[in-house]
Amino acid sequence: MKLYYLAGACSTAAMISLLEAGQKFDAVAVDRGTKRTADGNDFNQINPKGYVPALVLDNGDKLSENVAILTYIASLDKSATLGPAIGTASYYHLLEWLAYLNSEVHKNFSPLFRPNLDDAARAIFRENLIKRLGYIEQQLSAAPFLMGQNFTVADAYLYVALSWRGHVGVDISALPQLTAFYERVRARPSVSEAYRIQGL
Ligand SMILES: N[C@@H](CCC(=O)N[C@@H](CS)C(=O)NCC(=O)O)C(=O)O
Repeated sequence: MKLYYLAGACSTAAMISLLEAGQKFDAVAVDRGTKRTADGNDFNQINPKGYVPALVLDNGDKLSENVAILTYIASLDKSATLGPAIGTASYYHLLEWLAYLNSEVHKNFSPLFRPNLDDAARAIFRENLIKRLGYIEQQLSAAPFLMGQNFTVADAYLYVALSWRGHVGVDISALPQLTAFYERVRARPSVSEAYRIQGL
């Protein structure tokens, strides 16, 4: 498998998950400006949407979108802890988390990286995020991870989104469960390894 990534971007969640699942993969960096890949290709030919993550499977099939890629990686995990079995009730709760993280968390962070965003719009996205993260704060008071006792691909995604907070002025110091969650996940060897691979 080949995982195309931008250093520090949401593709880090797929990388952490592949490492957690013990999967072999090549990590291929994409240049944000030119969209050239480190192995000399045009990334737009690999994912015409132009964004990471993209996962090219050993049979040549290509997957994009965090939700699809993370559920796929969870399905590869032989220990079956990265995500519940497809079709079980828990599986739909995993999808519920991934959808929330994708549309309500990730996509409220994304505009904050735009230098030309005006202050009023910036305040709205920060306010949305604090509300959305507040819901997660409540959920984490019952268990260490989003799905309960086991670290899943949803936790990898939440961790990566939280890792952006300092760059865009989102303060979670009033959210102790989330702060502890961040430190708990940061301590996982897969996270250090993902940063090492990305040169971070
Ligand atoms: N809907 C996509 C969004 C992915 C996305 O926002 N990727 C960002 C990095 S976090 C990206 O590649 N941005 C570069 C660009 O848009 O040029 C998904 O969930 O996979």
